[in-house]
Amino acid sequence: MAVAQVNTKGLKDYYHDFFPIGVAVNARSMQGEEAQLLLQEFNSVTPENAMKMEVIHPKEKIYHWKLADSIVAFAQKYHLQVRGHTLLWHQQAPNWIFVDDQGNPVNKETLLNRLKEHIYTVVGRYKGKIYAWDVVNEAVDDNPKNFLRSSKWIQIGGEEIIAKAFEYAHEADPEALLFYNDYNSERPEKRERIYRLLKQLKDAGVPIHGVGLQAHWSIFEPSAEELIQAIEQYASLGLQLHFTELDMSVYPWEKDSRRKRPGEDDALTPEKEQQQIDQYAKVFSIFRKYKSHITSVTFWNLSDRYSWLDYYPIRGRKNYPLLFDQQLERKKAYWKVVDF
Ligand code: HAH
Repeated sequence: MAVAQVNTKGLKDYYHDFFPIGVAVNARSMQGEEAQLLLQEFNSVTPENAMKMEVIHPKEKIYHWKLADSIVAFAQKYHLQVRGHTLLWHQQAPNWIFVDDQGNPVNKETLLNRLKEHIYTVVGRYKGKIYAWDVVNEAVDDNPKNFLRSSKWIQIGGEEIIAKAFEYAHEADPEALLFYNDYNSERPEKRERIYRLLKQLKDAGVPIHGVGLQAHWSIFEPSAEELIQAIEQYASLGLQLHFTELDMSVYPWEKDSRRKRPGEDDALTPEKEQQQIDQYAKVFSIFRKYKSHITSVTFWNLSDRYSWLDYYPIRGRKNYPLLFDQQLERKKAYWKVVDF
């Protein structure tokens, strides 16, 4: 189905001399008025869920290609870049990969072989069509006392499974740019541990080309100093920086998920709206300043009509984290982001 294209300037045009501007996509974003907005404003896409292991490889011999293929075909048709997301992650991983026919944990060799088969198959299928992959997602633990998260991947495969994932991806598509991707990567304490992991990988000669900073931010963080320090520290390793999942929650960060409390107010107040405008203006001015290190900025969802933050961490609480409102209109924050 062809989508009517409009010829006014979009984010991608304002940022033409800086970096591509991407958006997370699902089936809805490739149809009707959402597709029109997407093509007007963005020149890069990341599948929100379609390439996660649980979705694309739910059983040992079964791959579900339909949605992933349709996203890649859509991108090719309209000349959008595609970032692949994601190959090794503790969430949305199918249980079969960790157990044998009897339900007992597999050994390390089996797990590595299964991971290799998965990566060869998925990366191989889109070779030349996906220019960058989030190879490993969120391996650093939230608890500052630990280094890496004690996921089933690490418990069975050992810490070296991280390097292996990069090696397999590089073998499957030697041209693809390979990223380590994580959240809260500007918080100084977590930043140090992410840096340590990246340095370890670089020093060991692992094929890693960039770091993905998810940028699930809010009107409360990061500060300008935190953002600048993070950019400079990661860039000092000679890695490219992608901001991979940008949104600007109007609520403070909460780690544990819960239901919305009765009476909990989730209206967008003028104060929150103004704080969001200021926060968006601030981070984009820093992005522009560091354009020599930043090679992509992607938003995690298209508009406030639908955001994963409507469900997480507080189920049923409306959030307003993006640059387009629920009617798909440009918000005031949009005009600040393109005003330079
Ligand atoms: C990201 N995690 C994931 O990378 C992305 O694949 C998903 O669609 C949304 C957000 C962020 C995150 C999380 O999922 C759970 C706790 C903290 C942070």
